[in-house]
Amino acid sequence: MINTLLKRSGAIGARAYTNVAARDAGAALGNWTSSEKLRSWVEEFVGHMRPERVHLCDGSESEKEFMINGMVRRGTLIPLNPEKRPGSYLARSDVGDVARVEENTYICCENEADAGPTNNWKDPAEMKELMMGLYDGCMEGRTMYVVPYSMGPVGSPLSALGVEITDSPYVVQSMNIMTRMGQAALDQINSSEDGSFVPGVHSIGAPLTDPKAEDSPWPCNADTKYITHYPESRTIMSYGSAYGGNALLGKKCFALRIASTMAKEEGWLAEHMLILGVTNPEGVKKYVAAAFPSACGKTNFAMMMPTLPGWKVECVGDDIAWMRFKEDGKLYAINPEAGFFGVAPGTSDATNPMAMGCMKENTIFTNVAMTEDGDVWWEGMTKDAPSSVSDWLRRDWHADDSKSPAAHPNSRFAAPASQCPIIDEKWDQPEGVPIDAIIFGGRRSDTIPLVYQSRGWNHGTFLGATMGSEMTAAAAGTVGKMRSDPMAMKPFCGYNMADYFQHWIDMGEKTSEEKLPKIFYVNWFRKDAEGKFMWPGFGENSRVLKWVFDRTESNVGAVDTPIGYLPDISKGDLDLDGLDIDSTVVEELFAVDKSTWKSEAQVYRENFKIYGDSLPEAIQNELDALESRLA
Ligand code: OXD
Ligand code: MN
Repeated sequence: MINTLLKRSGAIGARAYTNVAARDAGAALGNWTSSEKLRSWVEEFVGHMRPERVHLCDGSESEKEFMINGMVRRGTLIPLNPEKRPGSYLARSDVGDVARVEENTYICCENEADAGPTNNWKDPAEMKELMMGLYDGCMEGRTMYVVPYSMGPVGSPLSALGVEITDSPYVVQSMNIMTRMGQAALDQINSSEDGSFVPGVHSIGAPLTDPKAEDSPWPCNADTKYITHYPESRTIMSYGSAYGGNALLGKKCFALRIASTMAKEEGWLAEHMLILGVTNPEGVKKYVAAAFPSACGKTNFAMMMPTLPGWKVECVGDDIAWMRFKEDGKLYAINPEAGFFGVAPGTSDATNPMAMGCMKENTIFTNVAMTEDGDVWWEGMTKDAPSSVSDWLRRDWHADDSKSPAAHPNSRFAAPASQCPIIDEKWDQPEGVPIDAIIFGGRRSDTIPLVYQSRGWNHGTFLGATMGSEMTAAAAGTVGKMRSDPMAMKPFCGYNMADYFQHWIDMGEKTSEEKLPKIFYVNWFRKDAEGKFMWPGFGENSRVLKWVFDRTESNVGAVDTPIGYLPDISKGDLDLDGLDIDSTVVEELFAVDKSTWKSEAQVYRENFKIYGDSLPEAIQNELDALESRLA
């Protein structure tokens, strides 16, 4: 077979990817890395997974071209019309592989109690044995890609390194967008004293045992999927899925589940938060981090176009924040990612023109519809649907007799962060940005006001701990069902959630009260009796952001209520200038009804029961205090 004899490379001096027959992998690895840990780890899995070829990634343009061409040939990627979407492609997944699979996601630590009541737990040795059984020969007939990457700016003290082994070229090129992938990250691993990196093993679980059989455009394992994490050895093993957070191991698996355990041990925070910079008309700039459950408009908020004159928002990140206190006592954040993996449906020039700007080129779309002229479309992208498109299931779809959406509700775009028209000038800086405010929020059609401020750090931690949201399509499950999602971390905290609350309480003791970020809670999703949203949202959320901004310096008033500080509407604390909204609606948006809140507190009490005695005293005290203020 001529193919196995061929050594392909990008051929630009020493900086070149290597693609060799598996039997030559040992020698190629010796040239590629000086890290003994990396070499022996890859060799072990080459032997066990038995790929036909091994490709050591360098993240170069020539590698990208080589891999994209291969995926186009196999039908995994469809090139979009270069006049409309240059450098962009459409992937359509298998029907059984469309979202994160939380029920198959495990935290495997020695003691079950350390995983806590919100995670699936398995003994690490048992789970590794199961995974190694699944990995046995799982890459036959395929290429194993070895992908070095940095989460965060390469070399930043706030960043961390990872290497993913995968047999999905779609995953590699998505990692190329979503992380700093390639030679620079490998150089860091090679030059670090202990060669330290987080190893992540991934396989789609679809060996090509019959070389004559046709490959599927989206190979995956229809029956078996496992996403497993081993916090004690800081490793990840994933099998069966090629979709998003199941397979791009830098994102949820590393930057949240493993990083949250690293952060607990090392005294920092790894959070499911966007980061934005906001500048007022006087030119004063502050940075805000905000946690919302999946598909609750985080990308929209991170790239908001303020309707308030003179206000400006710039984007640092839309999904994850790593934060540490520095010597000046302030909390600094980086976005560990390098791209946006946003939900497409609902994104439009009206709702998020900046996201639309990000994805003008060099974007990989997954599970959206394709128009007749070779561009993409999804529900909500334009006022009127095109008369016919090819839907995410590759079928003809006609707007006038459509029974199902043309784009999957969890269809996505993966676009480089640097393409965001309002990317913050500091987004890529190793020192990170100072955070003045933290916002929590959920999708709640009732009870929770548009915005309120916590009474301090511990009360703010309590607000995060009590977060709940109506479920969306980002994870497999029942859309619309209410679930408790503390700090939007329920699917992503790599250890016992009660210990995570305690970690937050402890973090609040690392600096003085005035240097701690102020904590707020927002709810854009309150509905009226007819089920219509009461607040216009999107750019109008700048009114809320303005109040938050001014509260961080006590430049605006608030009224003290049993649940926290709210803008005093009668005194004009919330800038509603020029907004066409009924005063009764505004009153309703800020109503704090004691009996409703007593029931709400009761729900918190119920939700906390799963933590038993491990619920931190400080959190229990906050609940008791809320109830006594409501009495
Ligand atoms: C995401 C998620 O993809 O939270 O960001 O599901
Ligand atoms: Mn997310």
